[in-house]
Amino acid sequence: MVSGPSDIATAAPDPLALKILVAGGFGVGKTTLVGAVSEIRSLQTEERLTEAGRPVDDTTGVAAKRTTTVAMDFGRITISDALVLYLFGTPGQERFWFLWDELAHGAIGAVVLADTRRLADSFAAIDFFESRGLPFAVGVNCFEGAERYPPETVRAALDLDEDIPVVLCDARVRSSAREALVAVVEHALQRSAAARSAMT
Ligand SMILES: Nc1nc2c(ncn2[C@@H]2O[C@H](COP(=O)(O)OP(=O)(O)O)[C@@H](O)[C@H]2O)c(=O)[nH]1
Ligand SMILES: [Mg+2]
Repeated sequence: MVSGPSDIATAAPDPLALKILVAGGFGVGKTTLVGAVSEIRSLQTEERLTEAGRPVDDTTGVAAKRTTTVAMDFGRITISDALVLYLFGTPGQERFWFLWDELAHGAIGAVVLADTRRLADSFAAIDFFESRGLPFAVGVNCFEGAERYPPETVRAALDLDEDIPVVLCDARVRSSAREALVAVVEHALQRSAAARSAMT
């Protein structure tokens, strides 16, 4: 039998699916980024910030934020025929940190979003991934009104190693958010290639 185009389509291998975490402080743009790139409706669970949550949900410097993600943001983005990323947003507040190890399970890397007005809010996420040896890239979410700094200045302020990618991005813009995710994948692949060559 002659194989037609449909046979070729069926014969195409399944794309590689990789899991990436999207982390960073409260209000830094995690839900926005996952929503901007995802091809499927995000499973995000937003809850209105209430009087009860006010002492723990620090909204200083976070413009017009009235909801918070309670469970997680989930999304999918096809990078190429061969690669699909599944995105898991980490809940930002400290009271949800018990979930992070669960979420990190099986992830190849993470993007840590940062806001230059509140860089310290990203320290916890950076510490988490450094301590677990999970590759990550930093995505500086460039809010308008926030001063722009070159990536090297942000790297120095966050005390990041030379090899950690620092990407300026706009979490609301699909192509921009995609670039930050691709930086994570490339960094993770380089890290594993380096680890492999160190073993031989
Ligand atoms: N101006 C601007 N606003 C943003 C950007 N990213 C997120 N936001 C807004 O900042 C607020 C917090 O974003 P959100 O994605 O909920 O933060 P999360 O807590 O990290 O999930 C929301 O009102 C977003 O619409 C950005 O790049 N520029
Ligand atoms: Mg959120």
